[in-house]
Amino acid sequence: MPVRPAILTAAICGAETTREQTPYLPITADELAAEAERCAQAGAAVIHLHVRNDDGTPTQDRALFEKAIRAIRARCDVIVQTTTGGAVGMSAEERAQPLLCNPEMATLNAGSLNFGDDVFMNPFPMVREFARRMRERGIVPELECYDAGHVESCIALAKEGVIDMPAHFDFVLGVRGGLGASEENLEFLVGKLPQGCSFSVAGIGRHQLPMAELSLRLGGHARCGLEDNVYLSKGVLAKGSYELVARLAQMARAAGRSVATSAQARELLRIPRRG
Ligand code: KMH
Ligand code: ZN
Repeated sequence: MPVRPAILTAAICGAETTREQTPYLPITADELAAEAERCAQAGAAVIHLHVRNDDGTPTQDRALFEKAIRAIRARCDVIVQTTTGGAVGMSAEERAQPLLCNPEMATLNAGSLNFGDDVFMNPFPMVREFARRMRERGIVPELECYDAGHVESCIALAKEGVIDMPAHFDFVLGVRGGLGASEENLEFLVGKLPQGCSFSVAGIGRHQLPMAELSLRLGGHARCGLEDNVYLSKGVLAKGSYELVARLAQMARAAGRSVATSAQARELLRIPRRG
């Protein structure tokens, strides 16, 4: 069997990272689009997108997503994956707004968890409703799993007919309150996946690069970016998510994988091409 190209996702902004932590955080639509283009040139096929108000605070405002998506589209042909996670404490309706922009892909957070000192709420009725809206609009979900039970929840939701299998999972490992970032945990999660599913790994903080390397070696895909980690190496800030993407591209090649183009990623993720 030929080795599958590696899909690299750049989470360029997030909701929690601040300009105090890194001056390289993109905030405006122009900054997000310029950063998305640099990431695409470095090998990212997917941009995981959050947006901010001008003062840097997180928002799920539809108009700001539309502006950012348009600006990204004008510069590069990446898959834009909008968040439906938003920031901790936002209401479901607030979080669902970017789906109105009909992105090719969106995150579907599979379950609730302690998120640092906060609680990130994803009760089943909310997951079902977000999945229904995505299906209605032909938006491909990425199933965000922060713990092993979230994978089992996705399998249960597939049995209910709420989500389609095979699906694409993202294991977010190393959140304080979620499953830790370790080789043993990743292998355990991969073993739970139904036949034909694909997976990516987003390691948090210092776990980002080692977990990406591990995933790429195991045949999975990988996510990096300032949303989850601001450092390129100990004490050295990444000058943008693109530097982290470039590192992942090197890792993929070292693991004998090619780096997926956005066209290849659309095929692997079963994303219909739009006119
Ligand atoms: N900001 C986190 C609470 C997602 O984008 O779907 C959730 C998050 C997940 O970032
Ligand atoms: Zn996110």
